[in-house]
Amino acid sequence: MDKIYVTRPLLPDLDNYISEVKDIFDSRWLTNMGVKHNELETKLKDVLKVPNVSLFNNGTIALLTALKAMDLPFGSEVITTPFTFAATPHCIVWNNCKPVFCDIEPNTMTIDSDKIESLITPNTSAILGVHVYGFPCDVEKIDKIAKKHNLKVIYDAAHTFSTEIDGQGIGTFGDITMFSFHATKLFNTIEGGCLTYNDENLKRRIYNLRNFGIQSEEVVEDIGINGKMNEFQAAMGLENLKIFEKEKQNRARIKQYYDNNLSKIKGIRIPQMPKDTTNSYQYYPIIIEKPYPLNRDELYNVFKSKNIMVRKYFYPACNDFECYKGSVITGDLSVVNEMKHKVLCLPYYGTLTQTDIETICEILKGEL
Ligand code: T4K
Repeated sequence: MDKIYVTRPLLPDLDNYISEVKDIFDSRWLTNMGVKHNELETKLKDVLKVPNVSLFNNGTIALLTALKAMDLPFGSEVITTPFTFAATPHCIVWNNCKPVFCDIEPNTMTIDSDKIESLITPNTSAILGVHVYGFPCDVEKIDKIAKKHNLKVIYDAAHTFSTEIDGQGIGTFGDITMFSFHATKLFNTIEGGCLTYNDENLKRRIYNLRNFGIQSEEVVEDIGINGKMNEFQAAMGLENLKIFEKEKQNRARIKQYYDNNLSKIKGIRIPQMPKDTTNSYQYYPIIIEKPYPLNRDELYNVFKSKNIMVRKYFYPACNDFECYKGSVITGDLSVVNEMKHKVLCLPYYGTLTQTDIETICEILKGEL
């Protein structure tokens, strides 16, 4: 049996992509804010329902730049969660700030807003929430806390492309939000990402930070890096924008089948999206608990033995990494330390066949 992966990239029709590439060859304009880059930036404002978009060559550089643009004081503390991809806390440290690991809440697995305030010190400068798996952070509560303590709010929305809360684009909450367009994301530009923000004044700063600070041939006004998205990436984005809604529908169908078949199994919990939020269909995490006959790791091994590459996102949690262990301020992480042993992300992408979906459900029911 061929391997079944946790995800597969969304790919446009090859002829359509070649036609985009032909434009690039004809113009000989390969990067540095080209036509396709600018077109994608404009189109994404509508798709994400945000006033400002700045494209980047990947999500990590975008997040690094987001923190930089917030001008956080050297050595200040940024409260975040360790239940995320390594890039999230790494970007804090690369900005000469200190990550402070807060616990998560057990359904959405996002930062537990009730536990944030106890971690705030005079040295705290920001909260970095992660909308993990597609579940939104408690944006209202985080906003209130931030206002009360005069903190910046940054969101890592790598998993929530096109999510809306009460009809509002998720990228409009907080001071600045990062989206990832990596190959494994619902919408991809091969590698890529963007920042969204409400404050028009940030536009010039972010432009500079992603382009060496260069404003014109003779004017360098900031100490920027190279975060530019190239035309081949933007071309992929323009084509994938035409088909990502269809991909969402396909994933919605898979979700329906998984929900129907797995919700009755004792010991499998399916975390629920809040009612007012649309689903990005990025991941399909399930939580394995007693009385399920196997623990999460045993179940992972059963899948692996059948060439089904389910994933234990996010085990180990970032607080377990050698580079953070013992050297990072942490609150009570009891839910993180429980969930990291219980979550399994199932294969979830539009081209997954019905036979494969049924096989996955039969394995979970203990029938295979
Ligand atoms: N914040 C959060 C919360 C994130 O999750 C991420 C990235 C970031 C920040 C940083 O954004 P970027 O700088 O990446 O834009 C994958 C992705 O590489 C990573 O982007 C993603 N999060 C993370 C959750 O997942 P790995 O180490 O699991 O990738 P890998 O290579 O094992 O790929 C997963 C599966 O996808 C493979 O088993 C097969 C399939 N695949 C992958 C690639 C790259 C394909 O079929 N084709 C492909 O080209 O990190």
